[in-house]
Amino acid sequence: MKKRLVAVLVAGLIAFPMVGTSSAHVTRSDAASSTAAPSYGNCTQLHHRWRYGVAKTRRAARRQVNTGHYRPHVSRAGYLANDHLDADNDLTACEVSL
Ligand SMILES: [Ca+2]
Repeated sequence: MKKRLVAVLVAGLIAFPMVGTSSAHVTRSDAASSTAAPSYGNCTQLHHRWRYGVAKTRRAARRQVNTGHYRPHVSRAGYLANDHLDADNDLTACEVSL
């Protein structure tokens, strides 16, 4: 009787973690693909998505407006995926002058 109970418990411990990890893996990969910001090779491509560039913060976007640029879109993830296009390191990639 006791041996059978142990066998059921062991079987449960083996079966449930496998189910749990496989479903968690699917959820994790789905979340990563839906939230990943696109990375572009140049500003022409980036401007198809964000016409006036992409700023890391609202403060950086405001600075662009105050220095004679159109207001860029604000997206931290979008900026971080494209910070290689921010040549002057002012926290806005591909800003557009007025
Ligand atoms: Ca810049």
